[in-house]
Parts: sequence; structure tokens; C-alpha cells
Amino acid sequence: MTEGFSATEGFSATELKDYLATERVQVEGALENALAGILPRVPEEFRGALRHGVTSGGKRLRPILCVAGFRAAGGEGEGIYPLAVSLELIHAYSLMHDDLPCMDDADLRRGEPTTHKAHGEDRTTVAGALLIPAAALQAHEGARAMGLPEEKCRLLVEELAKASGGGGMVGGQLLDLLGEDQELSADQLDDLHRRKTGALLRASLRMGGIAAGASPQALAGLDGYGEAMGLAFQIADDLLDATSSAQELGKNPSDADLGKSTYVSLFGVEEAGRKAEEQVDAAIQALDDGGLASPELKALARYIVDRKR
Ligand code: GRG
Repeated sequence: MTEGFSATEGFSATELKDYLATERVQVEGALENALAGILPRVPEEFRGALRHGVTSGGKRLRPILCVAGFRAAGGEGEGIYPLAVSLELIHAYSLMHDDLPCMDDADLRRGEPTTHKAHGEDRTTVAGALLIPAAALQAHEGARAMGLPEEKCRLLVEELAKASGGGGMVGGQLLDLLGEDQELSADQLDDLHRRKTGALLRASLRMGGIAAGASPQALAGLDGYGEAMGLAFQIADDLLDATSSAQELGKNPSDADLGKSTYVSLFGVEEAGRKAEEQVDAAIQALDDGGLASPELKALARYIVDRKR
């Protein structure tokens, strides 16, 4: 069954499904290697929570986008995966903390109990915090293992840190928490999501491009793709939250309960769907403008709005 996977130029629905499954295996192998380095340095009582947060499934989109960006910009070989999984370590920590009672207070994630439900709030808080420096080290070591010059290694860690920090994901999460029970304007919602979700997705593309030595034109193409795709991803996320059950999503739909403004609460389901499509078109246009022929990235842009969880 290929529900949630559409055919695009150069990719049938089945090929897209197989491509994602193959990439996920590669990413999960690299994550296991990363954990083999991280866990021995972590006090034993936090290892279970840390492992749960990193290995409990998920689409692995950020590393997959990083690898696809790398290949689109001419990068070759498998050496990109250790760098790419630094993005997933940040993503894992963000979900562990996001699910805590002081934030979204969620019990279910990826069809399983959230990390704090399985391992307790204290351990989850610490394990999530431990993942932040671990991700920075992973990015630096991954970049060095690719034989990149030190200045480029530094630049890659900077991309990750900026996307995750106050101007990016953490800043967006703060706006999200402060915006509960308020009606945000469309511009405020775009700004919030450009930071909270979009910044790390965009950095995934940029890091792949930088690692591959992308030309300024190609890097601008990846950047524009990441920006548009990040918004499309969030609109799709809001649509899924508004229209799917906990069983379909593997997590509890929560936006309405938490009093959040969403693309659906602002525009309604149909108009939000149209906006997501516009962003998919913009993402593909950015690739063309950047001179990037990447059937994988085109297929991923489609997948991001067609996915079922
Ligand atoms: C201290 C204010 C403060 C923040 C800490 C918790 C946090 C940092 C940031 C939260 C950011 C966040 C939860 C963004 C949500 C992004 C999102 C839509 C996640 C779902 O991503 P998918 O669909 O998940 O890629 P899977 O499960 O496939 O990995």
C-alpha cells in the first residue's frame, strides 16, 4: 500500500516509499553509531531515556533531507550520514522536551509512550539537555570525518546551533507557548513556524549543501527549497492534527486543546491545503532556480504534504 506517497517526475509512489525506507535504515545505522559514542559518556541513570528519545521511530526527515541536499549539490558517497544525524539528535531532544508536562504535556509519541511517561520527567529533562552538546560534537566530528577543512566544520556546527537556538527552534517554541489562547495573525504564525519547525528543516538542506561544496547559486536554491518546504511541512502538520485520530497520528492531536493558532484555525482546511500546495510549488521552483535537478527533493516536497503522520 502506498497511501501518503504520490508519484512525481522520476519517482513512482513505490519508489518513493522504498527510497525513504532505505534512507531510514542508513540514518538509523548512523544514529546507532552516534549513540555508541554518546551513551558511555552519559551517567547510567539517563541512558534509557536518551536511547528512548533517539530510537523510538520517526520519519528521520531532517537527516534524509540533509543527505538529499548533499547529493543534489554533487556530494557523493556515504560519509554524510554521521553529520546528517546531528540534526536528528537535536530533533529528538526537542520532542522529548516538547512532550513534557510543562510544555505540551503529551503521553503518546510515534505510537509509544512519550519519553517522560516511560522514564520519568527528571531523567527526560536531563537526557534531552545532554543531547544538545552531543549533537554539536556529532556535527563537528561528522564534518571532520568527511575530511572537510576546519573552517567548514565550524560553519556546519554554526548552522546547526543557529537553527536550534533563540533565533530558530527554541525562539519559535517560546512564541508558540506565549501564543497559547491568543489569535495570532498570519504573519505571526509564519514567523513562529519559520523558527520553530522551519529553521531546522532549512538547516538540514543547507548543511548538506555546504558539506558538498555547493556553489552560491545551488546553496540559495537549497535554502529557498528548505524555507518553502518548512512552511509546507507545518501547514500539513496542522492539517493532520485537525483531521486525524491519535491512532492514525501515533500521537494525540493537541492544537485545539492547547488553544493554539494554526493554519487550519486561521484559514480553514481547504485554504490551508491550498497554501501548502503553493509552498510545494515554491520549493520546486527554488530548486529549478538553483540549477538543482533532484528528483529526490522534488519527491520529498510532495511527500511532506501527502504524508499521513
Ligand atoms: C525551552 C522554550 C524552550 C524550548 C526547548 C522543546 C523545544 C526546545 C522545541 C520544540 C520544537 C518542536 C517540538 C517543534 C515541533 C516540530 C514538529 C512539527 C515535529 C514533528 O516532526 P516530525 O513529523 O516527527 O518530523 P517524527 O516523529 O517523524 O520525527
